[in-house]
Amino acid sequence: MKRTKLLTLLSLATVLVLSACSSGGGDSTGDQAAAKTVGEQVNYEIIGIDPGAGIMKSTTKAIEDYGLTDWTLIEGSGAAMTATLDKAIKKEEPIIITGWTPHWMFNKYDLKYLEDPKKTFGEAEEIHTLARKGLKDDHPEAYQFLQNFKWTSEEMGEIMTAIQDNKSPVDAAKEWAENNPDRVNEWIEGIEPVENKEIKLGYVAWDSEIASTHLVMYILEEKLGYTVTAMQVEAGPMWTGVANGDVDATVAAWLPLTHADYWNEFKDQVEDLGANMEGVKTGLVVPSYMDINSIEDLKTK
Ligand code: PBE
Repeated sequence: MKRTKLLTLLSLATVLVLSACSSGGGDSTGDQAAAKTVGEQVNYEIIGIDPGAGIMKSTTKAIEDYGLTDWTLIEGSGAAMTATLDKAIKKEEPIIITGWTPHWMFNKYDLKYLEDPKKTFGEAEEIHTLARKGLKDDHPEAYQFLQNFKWTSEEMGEIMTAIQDNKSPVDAAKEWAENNPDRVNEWIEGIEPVENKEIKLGYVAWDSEIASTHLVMYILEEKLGYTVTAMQVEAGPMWTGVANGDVDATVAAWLPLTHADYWNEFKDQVEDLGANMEGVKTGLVVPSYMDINSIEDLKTK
């Protein structure tokens, strides 16, 4: 009996000494935070956007590919996502979002893409212009301009940033066109303006596509004489609209990966006018102050 008691006392002492060592000198709150996994820190949530966006499908696939079984992708919108990001950054809290480039958020905040060693988010992604079948015959002038329209992520970034600084998309596009007459003239060179013709563009309320669509609308209206309706819809209806001819064109198709499902469904019913921008990207994005670098870290860190 006595011996057992002594042993118990000894082991208790050991436990006390050990625990004193482990918290020795450290700031205990910081240690606790450091001990939390990334998943625990963000409640196993990835802040997504509208459910029709290709990046939502890619993220769902990433959750499978990387074995992130506990994780949830939260649906919302581009605007809700950037509002949530802004709140987190103001408090220096951890957050994981579905992000893409070009986007003004990379200018406004210090952000990084998580590495994607399994290439779930693809590689050389582009933004394509799609036209409905028959647009070439019905509106050769608009068709020619849409075929010529190619620009860079820096150029799009200028319009996006102006909109973010509270300019209306219409004014931001107009101002950009006025400041870049050489670029605009390259796209419309030799095209005769029309009269009494209407064009319908389809786009989704992603900040990048709000910028591009308003620029294209401005040029079609102010330089080529069209009356343009820009219809803001979800991604599915945007593709369906071009496929069934309700929409004349869109400059918002992300290929080959982001909109691969839509492409596979509608490729025979649309005309692909090729890339209007190269070198674009989608992925999971975090503030640079977060101590992770790869999607794989979401499972292990
Ligand atoms: N995006 C922006 C879209 C394409 C443009 C990346 C959010 C998407 O995921 O479908």
